[in-house]
Amino acid sequence: MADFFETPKIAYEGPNSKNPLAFRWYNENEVVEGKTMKEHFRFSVVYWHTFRGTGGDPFGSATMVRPWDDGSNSVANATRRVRAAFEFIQKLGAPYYAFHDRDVAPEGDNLAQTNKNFDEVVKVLKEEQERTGIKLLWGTANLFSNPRYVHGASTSCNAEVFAFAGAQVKKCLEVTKELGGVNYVFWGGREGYQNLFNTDMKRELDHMARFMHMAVDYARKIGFTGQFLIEPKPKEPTKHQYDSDAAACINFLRAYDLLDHFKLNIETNHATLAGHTMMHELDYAGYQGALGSIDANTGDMLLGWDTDQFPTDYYLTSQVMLMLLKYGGIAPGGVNFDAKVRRESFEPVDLFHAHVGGMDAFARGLKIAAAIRAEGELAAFVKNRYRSWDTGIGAEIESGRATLETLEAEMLKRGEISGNESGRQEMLENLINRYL
Ligand code: XUL
Ligand code: CO
Repeated sequence: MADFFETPKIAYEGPNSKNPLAFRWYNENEVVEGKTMKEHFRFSVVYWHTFRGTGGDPFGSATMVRPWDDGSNSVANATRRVRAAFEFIQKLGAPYYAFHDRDVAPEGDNLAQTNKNFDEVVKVLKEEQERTGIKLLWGTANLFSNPRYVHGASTSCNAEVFAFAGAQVKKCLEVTKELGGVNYVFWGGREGYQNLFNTDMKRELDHMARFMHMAVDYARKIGFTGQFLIEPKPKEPTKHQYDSDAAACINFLRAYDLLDHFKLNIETNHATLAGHTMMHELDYAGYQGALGSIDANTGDMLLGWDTDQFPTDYYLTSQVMLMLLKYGGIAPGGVNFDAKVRRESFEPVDLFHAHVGGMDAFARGLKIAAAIRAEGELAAFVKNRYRSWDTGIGAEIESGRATLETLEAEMLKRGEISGNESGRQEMLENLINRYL
């Protein structure tokens, strides 16, 4: 195999290592709460940012140095890119990857040619999966980059566009199955609106649901058993994305009878764009039984758009891991680095620095979360905070026996509540800091 990267395989060297290209915390075989780190995270590398990101921005052109990529739209270039990608993922030691159909293979002049290109590259992907043991976490169709999707895909005002998108998803489902993908993602690229004056919202949402039902039906027909996921995001590229946050997605899924077939793929920077914390989105999806997978990244506190930076903040990763442990893990989902190196970090080795840092931040977060749980102070505080619900009037209400009449009779007897207690937010924030 040709070597596209000079960097050797990344090894675990422990917390005292000063080697920037070694793991200090991510030790894939280390067992925490009964599972290895490898099993906890199921780390995944994304094809789009890592192998298709150019570093271009609205003010300047590409900066990334990628010696294996000649910049052409040929299948030969796409094939070489696959070899480079698998060398990278293998040297990093991530067990999974994820792609959009159009990341891996170039579009042709028509759908038949595009599908043929895709098939050719899929053969190489399969070969590399078999050679390395790296697996596909999820596939997805890019239903937003091509100009035909200017008004959306399944929510387009143009029925022909819906039909084209359907054909694209059909093919992508077949490929995801062929490659043994364990999930299939819908991120609603342009499923939203810029202006309600020209938009029939009900019709668009009905169409989006119809589209997802078609995908579920076709998956069943071809025997694809992976988990379907929706990825919430509130805005960008549209002013309002229909899948705006976990609550909006779950409401959509429930309203259209899709909740049995879908879970959510929660992304940090999308959560914060929605005005939520990642912890909030994970807890909300988790308690509804809809926590499927995560796109791991972070935004910039001072910027209001999707910067997709690699996560390095232990406070964030500890919160994420507290939620993943609370809900019993993420499989068959994973921790997918939907993150890109900065435009200024244009050398191939920066891809290693970025992923090593992200994996270490998550491993450290897992250890912190596990220590918090082992000591049990936080859980005991929360349990005690709600103790009024365990007996007496609280238990009556929770069991459904209480009515407004029984509540009135009880409160007339008591006259007033006996008192409230402090929420102790600052004490608990200090407690968390003890573990960091
Ligand atoms: C866009 C985003 C996508 C999805 C896959 O913000 O996160 O890359 O993860 O379509
Ligand atoms: Co994402």
